[in-house]
Amino acid sequence: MNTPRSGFTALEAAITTAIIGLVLSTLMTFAESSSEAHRAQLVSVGLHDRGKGALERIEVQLQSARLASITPQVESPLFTTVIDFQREVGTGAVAVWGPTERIGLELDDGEVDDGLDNDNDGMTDERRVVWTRALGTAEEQRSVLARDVPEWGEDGILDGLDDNGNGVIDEPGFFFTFENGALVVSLSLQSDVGQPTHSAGTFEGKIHVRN
Ligand SMILES: [Ca+2]
Ligand SMILES: [Ca+2]
Ligand SMILES: [Ca+2]
Ligand SMILES: [Ca+2]
Repeated sequence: MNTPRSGFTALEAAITTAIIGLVLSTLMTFAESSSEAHRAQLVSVGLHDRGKGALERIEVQLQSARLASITPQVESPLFTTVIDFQREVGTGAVAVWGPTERIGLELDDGEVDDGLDNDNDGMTDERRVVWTRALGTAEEQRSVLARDVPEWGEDGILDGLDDNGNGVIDEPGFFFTFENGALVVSLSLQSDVGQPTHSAGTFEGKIHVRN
C-alpha cells in the first residue's frame, strides 16, 4: 500500500516551507550585503568618479553656450583658467542671449596663495572651480563644480616648456584652451591626503561649442 497522499503533502509542505525560508533568508542576506557594498562604494567615491563627475558638470553648462559669446578664446599652447559665456534663450526668430555666465578657477575658501596650507587640510594653495550665473547682476548665483584642484597640473616644471607633451605649456590644475576648433577642458584633482604640489589625476574633455 502506498503511504496516504496527505503524508506526502505534509512532507512536501515542510520541504517547501524550508526552501522558501532558505530562499528568503538568502535573498535578505544578499540584499543586506549589496546595500552594504553600495554604502561602502558611496562612501569611498574614488578620484576617478570625482573627476568624471566634475568634468560632466562643466561640460553640461558649456554644451548650450554659443561660440561667439565665449571670452577669451585662447588656443593651445596657451590657456585660460576662466571663461565667460552666454547661452541662447527663448525660441523666437531672432537669437536672444541670456545673461553672462562664468566658469573659472579660484582659491579655495580659507586658502591664501602663499605656498602654505592655510586651512590645514593637507593641500597647499588648493583651488576650486566655480560656476557663476547672471554674473554681476542682483541675481548672481555661484556653485562649486570641483574642489581639491591643485595649483599646477601635470606639467610639473615651470620652465616655458611643454614637459608632459599635452600641447599646453606649464598648465595649472584647471584650464580651457581651443584645439582644432574644440574647447578643451582639463581638470586635475588631488586626493585629500596631502601631496601639496602633485596632482593625483587629470581629466580632459572636448566640447564642440555651437556656432
Ligand atoms: Ca589647504
Ligand atoms: Ca596657502
Ligand atoms: Ca604641458
Ligand atoms: Ca613645463
